[in-house]
Amino acid sequence: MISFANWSRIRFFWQSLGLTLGLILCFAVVWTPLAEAVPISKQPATEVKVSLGNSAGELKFFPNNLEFVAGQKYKLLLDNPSPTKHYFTAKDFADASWTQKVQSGKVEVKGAIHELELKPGGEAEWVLIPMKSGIYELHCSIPGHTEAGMTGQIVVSSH
Ligand SMILES: [Cu+2]
Repeated sequence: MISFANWSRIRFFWQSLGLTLGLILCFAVVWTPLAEAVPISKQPATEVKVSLGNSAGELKFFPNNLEFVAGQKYKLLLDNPSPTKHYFTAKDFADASWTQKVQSGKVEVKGAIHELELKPGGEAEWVLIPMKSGIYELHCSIPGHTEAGMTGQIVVSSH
């Protein structure tokens, strides 16, 4: 015969089991989407190509009007096809962006960046997420280049 004490022990066992399974299910439901979320460093980036000058030696950015959407990831592909060195200077834009990395050759630089200098034939990839909408200025800080028209505009829209 099963005594009353045994019954309550059996009931307690099943109640505990039910509670445990319930908790496991809850955690599974909550954690699964988090576990499957792609880390920001692995998210795909939209490529945007900008040339600093051209082979004819014109002092311009090509293109000189860049458009981004805040919160989206971009890979800014910079190159310098011209015979002289140039700067990609966009301090306020850089301050308003989160930089994942700047890569050139076999070197990756992580952390905040404000300005890039590209020597003739130089190439660099700047992976970033513009965080704040606004209109930012871009220029080349080599003496005389801004004055000659080596400027640009970066527009970051909210969506
Ligand atoms: Cu320049």
